[in-house]
Amino acid sequence: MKLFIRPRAGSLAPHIALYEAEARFSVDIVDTQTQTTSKGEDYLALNKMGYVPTLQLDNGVCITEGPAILMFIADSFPASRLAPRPGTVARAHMSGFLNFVAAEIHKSFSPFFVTPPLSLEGRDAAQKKLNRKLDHMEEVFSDGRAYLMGDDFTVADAYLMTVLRWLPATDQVVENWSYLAAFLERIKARPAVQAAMRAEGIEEELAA
Ligand SMILES: N[C@@H](CCC(=O)N[C@@H](CS)C(=O)NCC(=O)O)C(=O)O
Repeated sequence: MKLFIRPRAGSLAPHIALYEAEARFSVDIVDTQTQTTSKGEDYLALNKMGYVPTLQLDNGVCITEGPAILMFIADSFPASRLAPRPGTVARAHMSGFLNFVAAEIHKSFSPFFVTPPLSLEGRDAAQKKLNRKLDHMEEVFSDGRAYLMGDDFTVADAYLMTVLRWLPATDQVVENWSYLAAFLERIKARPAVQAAMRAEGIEEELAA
């Protein structure tokens, strides 16, 4: 398998999942400005939207969309227990969290990365929109659970961790949400998370 990434982007989540699964994989860094892979291939031929991540299987087939890639990794390595079994209520809850992170939180960060940057009023409105979603996640963790699904780490946690790292771009700190701050620290202690962060050159955050 080959995972197409851009360091620090949403592709960190499947990168973590592949390390958690102890999968055999390689990584290719995409230039999303020129839409080319590190080998100069046309990335749009692999992912029509030009987004990272893309997971390319050994037979050349490409899987796109972060949540689909995360579920595929979880299902391909069941022994790693990265997701509840298909057909269970727990599985539906985990899919709900994955969808919430993708559709509600990830996309609420997008306005903070546009050029030209948001006006002060626009920033304020975007913060309010994002913070409502983060407040909801904070409430989920307020019962003292370690991970979104309770005691067990799942791919939804890898995704939530990935987007929480972007909070500085919104001029906010994760410590504004005490349970989410504790979650981020807990997840950064996982060897697979540390391996993926080192591979993406963001290990300085591990010491922060
Ligand atoms: N719906 C897509 C969204 C992925 C996405 O937004 N990726 C961003 C990085 S986090 C991206 O590649 N943007 C294009 C760019 O930066 O040029 C998915 O789930 O994979």
